[in-house]
Amino acid sequence: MRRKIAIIGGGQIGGVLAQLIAQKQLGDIVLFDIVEDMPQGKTLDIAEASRIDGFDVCVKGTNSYQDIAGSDLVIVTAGLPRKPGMSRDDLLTTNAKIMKSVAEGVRDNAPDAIVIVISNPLDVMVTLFQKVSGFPHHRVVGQAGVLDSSRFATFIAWELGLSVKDINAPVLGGHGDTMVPLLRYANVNGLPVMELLERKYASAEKAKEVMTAMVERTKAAGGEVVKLLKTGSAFYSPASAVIAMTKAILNDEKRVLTCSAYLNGEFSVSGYYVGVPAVLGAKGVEKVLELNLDETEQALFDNSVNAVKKVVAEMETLGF
Ligand code: A3D
Repeated sequence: MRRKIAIIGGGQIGGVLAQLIAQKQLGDIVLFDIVEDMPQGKTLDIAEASRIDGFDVCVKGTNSYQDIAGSDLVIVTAGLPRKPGMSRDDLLTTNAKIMKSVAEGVRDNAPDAIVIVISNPLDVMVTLFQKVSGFPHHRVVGQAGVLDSSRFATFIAWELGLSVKDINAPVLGGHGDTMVPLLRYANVNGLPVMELLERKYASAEKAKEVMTAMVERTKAAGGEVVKLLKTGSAFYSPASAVIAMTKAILNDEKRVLTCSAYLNGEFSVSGYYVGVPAVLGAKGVEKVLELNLDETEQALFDNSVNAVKKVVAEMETLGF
């Protein structure tokens, strides 16, 4: 039987996601948005490429939550994106209202679905979705780390002149300015990136300087795109990141991907969603994998968790 995938929010990310899911034939698609006719228009446009791209899935646009009934997976992209000068946290009030209504719609119409949230501020929106829906924590997960890690890997690949396919560069923590690119764990098929940089520059000091610049660029990478686009935020790469998670869940791949997962004592954190390496499979988040963090890394991670906690508390004072 074909899988059914609902996308809530048919904007920039939602539209690209629908096209990618169709092209990859990952399942039948329902694209939901509150804007009348827009999701219907986008899905009609995508469906009319089916003969050219050779895909057989159904692609339906809707303004009714009833159409998401029976979805195996729901992807939530609903919410405003940033504009230049804004932080992700500036989106809190508007997007919390949207997320509450989305969580109610999904809870009432697709109660058995696994849910991937991508709306910002990410870790806080995942928290709210889970709270309102009452879904078990392992069935609600956020996308951020797959993209942040891909951004870090991309900058390393450009710097070293090596294929990005061989680079692993984890980024943990909350999806905000305090995120933690783990330079000690960054490697090229097992070779530490720091060692390769030291060889390239024949100087430990210069290697550190270059790495620090890549770490800072990674942390600010979302804002770099916002500044260039001027009217919104990144959407191609976030959609690709969700596709990796979608495949891992629907195909029960047991991939280890960094995502915003609920922590129950792991990394010394309890009761919060934060970006960590997690095993994604048919049950959603099947396990959180802990890394040994040294003192500095743990302090940076704790700082990032505290930033998430602060915005969660702010959301609660707003009544959510
Ligand atoms: P955009 O193109 O504005 O699309 C958002 C869509 O949500 C619009 O079509 C709206 O009509 C729709 N919408 C608004 N309210 C509702 C509602 N109540 N129910 C259903 N749909 C609604 O934004 P985008 O696609 O560029 O970004 C979507 C979200 O993703 C934003 O919050 C971004 O900040 C966030 N984002 C996250 C990442 C991460 O890596 C975590 C990256 C980039 C963007």
